[in-house]
Order: sequence, then structure tokens, then C-alpha cells
Amino acid sequence: MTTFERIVQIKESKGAGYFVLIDPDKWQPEQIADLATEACEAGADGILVGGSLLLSSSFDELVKIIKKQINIPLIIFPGSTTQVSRYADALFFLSLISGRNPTYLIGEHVRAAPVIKALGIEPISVGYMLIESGNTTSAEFMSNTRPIPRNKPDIAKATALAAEYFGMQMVYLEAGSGAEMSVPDEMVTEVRDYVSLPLIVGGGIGTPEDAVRKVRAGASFVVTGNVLEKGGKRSLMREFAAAVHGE
Ligand code: 1GP
Repeated sequence: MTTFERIVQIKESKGAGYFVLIDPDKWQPEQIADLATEACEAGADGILVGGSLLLSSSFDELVKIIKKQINIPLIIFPGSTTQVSRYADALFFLSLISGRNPTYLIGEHVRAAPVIKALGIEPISVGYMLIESGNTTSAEFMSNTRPIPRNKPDIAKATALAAEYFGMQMVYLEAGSGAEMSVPDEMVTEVRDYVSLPLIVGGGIGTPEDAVRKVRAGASFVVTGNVLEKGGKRSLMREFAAAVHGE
């Protein structure tokens, strides 16, 4: 079974899945193994690893460490072509389809594709859409693109449909890490009703109640990263997992 099939099965059996994002720049290397173990024990359905900047120089080693700790899918969520590792189960092959910067639409992908093939990593094709969320986010700044205005669900719907017609496997509605405001629930619902791809929703989801709202709105997968950096992470991950799974 591919990792994509595994995560689709999680959505089908649990209603929705919960992913914990580990940004190697936000944690000390010695904390990362514990965090991955805790996420697994808390009921997370997958670990995403990656970040917009990646100042950490030992990405491959960190992915290897995380992989040893967990039995749930480990998926690279790359900010650039430097974030590739043979130890991951899969990699979100993200095209930043909300923007008009060719580097993040196709440029980085041409560089990365042969490396991904040579390392034997499973690519999961994802239409990545930045949604306006208050302040400028790292993803927006680093990609030099403008997000989709939060009051323009029609643009989000049309963009997600284009992803479906391109044959992409998933759509990621992204407010940006640490966003002031998460993706509007109404936008999630409108996109869910318009396309048939599984929807990942992340950025600025600060409480389990927020996560429940995203699932009710139509998210297939909810991602949290930033909120776990503020302490109490084990119990918080448990609450998020329970909330996403409708327990
Ligand atoms: C960012 O969607 C993820 O790429 C998670 O965002 O760090 O705000 O939870 P947060």
C-alpha cells in the first residue's frame, strides 16, 4: 500500500486525519525524537517535516531519527529542494498554485524530481494554496507570492478545481505557520463541495475547537505546528487528535 493510500484510508476510517508538523528550525535536535514519539502516542495520523527556511543543516539525519520513533506515515513537507530524505515514507510534491511565481509552480520541481526518483521516495502531488490570514507569513514572503484573499472563495474553488484537472492528488489550504487567522470555515466548505480531492487545512489552528470547526467545514486532514511549540505539547496533541477524530 502506498503512503497516499494509507492516509486516504485514515480519512475514510476516522472521518478526518491529524498531522503534526515538525519544523526542524523550531526545535532543538534532541527534542525532535521525543516530539515524534509523543505525537504518535497522542494519536496523530502522520508527521510532516519541513519548513519555509530550513536553517538546520542536518535534515536527512533528523528525518532518520524521526522515522525510527514512529509507525505512522512520515511525510516531507518541503520548503525547497534541500528538504529531501530517503528516510521519509513520502513527500508532498507541492506546487504553489495560488501564486504566479514560476519557481514554486514548476521550477523547484524540475530540480527535485530526479533526486526524488533516485532516492525512491513516494511523491504525493499537492496543489498548495496560500490563503490571506492577517500578517505576512513566512510562506508568503519566502515564495514572493500573494495569497488568495480570504473573502474570495470563488478564486479558491477555481484554483482547487484546476489542481483536480491537473491530476493532483490533494489540495492544501494554507493560512501559513503561526497565522493570525486560520483558513475561513466557509472557504473550506465551498472548496470541499466543489472538488473531489482530499483537503488538508493548516496554519493558525490554535485550539482543538478550531480543529473541529475545520473538520466540520470539510477538512480531510488538519495540521498543527506552531501551537505545539508553546509547551504542554503531549496533552495538547492528544486533544487535537481526539477533536479531529470526532471523539
Ligand atoms: C504550516 O499549516 C502548517 O505550514 C501549520 O501551521 O504552525 O500555524 O500550526 P501552524
